[in-house]
Amino acid sequence: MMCAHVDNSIGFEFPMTTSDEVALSQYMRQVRHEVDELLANVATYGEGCPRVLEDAIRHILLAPGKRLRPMLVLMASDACGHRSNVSLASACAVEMIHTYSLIHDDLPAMDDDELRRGLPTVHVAYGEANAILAGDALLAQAFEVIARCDASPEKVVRCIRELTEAAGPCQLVGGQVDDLQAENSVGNVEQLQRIHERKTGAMFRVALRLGGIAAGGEDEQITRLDTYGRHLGLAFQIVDDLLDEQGDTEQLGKQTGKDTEHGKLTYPALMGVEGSRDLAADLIRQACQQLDIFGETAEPLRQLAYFVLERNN
Ligand code: GRG
Repeated sequence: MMCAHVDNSIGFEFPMTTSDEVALSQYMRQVRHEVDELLANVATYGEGCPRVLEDAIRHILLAPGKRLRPMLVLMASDACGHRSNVSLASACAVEMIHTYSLIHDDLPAMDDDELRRGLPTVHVAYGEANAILAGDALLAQAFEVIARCDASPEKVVRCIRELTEAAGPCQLVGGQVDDLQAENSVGNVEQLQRIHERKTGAMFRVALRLGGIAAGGEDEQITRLDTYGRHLGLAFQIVDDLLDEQGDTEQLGKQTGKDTEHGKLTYPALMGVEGSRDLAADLIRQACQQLDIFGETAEPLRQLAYFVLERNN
């Protein structure tokens, strides 16, 4: 089998066979297609929704994001051997919550960004009030998408509870508050990890957990998926910090150098570029170890882990 060494802009090298790459990219395209179709559908509103709100939502929701979190939901269901209607609904719901968090994070009161997914941010294109409201609408609608699933009430309630927890004050929102408060402060790696486990990691973990729950996975499988998500989320964040420092604005579809501009605590600032790369690679190895119990069905999750490490956008 041919082996291609992927060498990206931040310098990771991992062996990935060309046939692995083809299979992963086909699988990712297929998942993206399914998720995009459902997102376009759920973001088509009837009477009552002002045109400007619908436009603002569709502007960012249907823009070319990587769709990593919905992929994780579907790959987790596949790893457990069964994709259900709750899997697809959960995939859309996590992407809607992630998108709301991006809209709000880009606001002048937070990161004040002008470019996202290669497009003007929502507040730049539609005004600040509409951006706040588009985020609010996506957050609410995410839960509606799951609540409308034709599945057992127990499963639906469990998914909604897990998602509210992950998006709530002790996870996503709490992590964001601490991240903003840590700007221009002297911190350490433990503090940084605690911020990112909530700000970035919680949504990765819940995506995997929902995929497992939707598939009717066993507790041990869901725990393994959760731990895989914890390691993957941190590695993703480290790569994000490296890309902010060394990546390319056009390729990323968002401005680079923002972390330094905002005096953010980052992994490269605390551990150096080499130390950060080593830690990210180590986390990916640990993530993949969690998948041992699944065998072949978890192959896409293994490959996605290396994709996260090697990504350049
Ligand atoms: C506003 C409650 C609230 C939370 C904001 C998402 C977030 C939390 C902040 C975004 C800023 C940032 C750089 C976070 C770290 C990593 C991250 C979540 C990057 C964006 O995710 P990608 O790269 O984006 O998966 P796409 O556009 O591909 O979906």
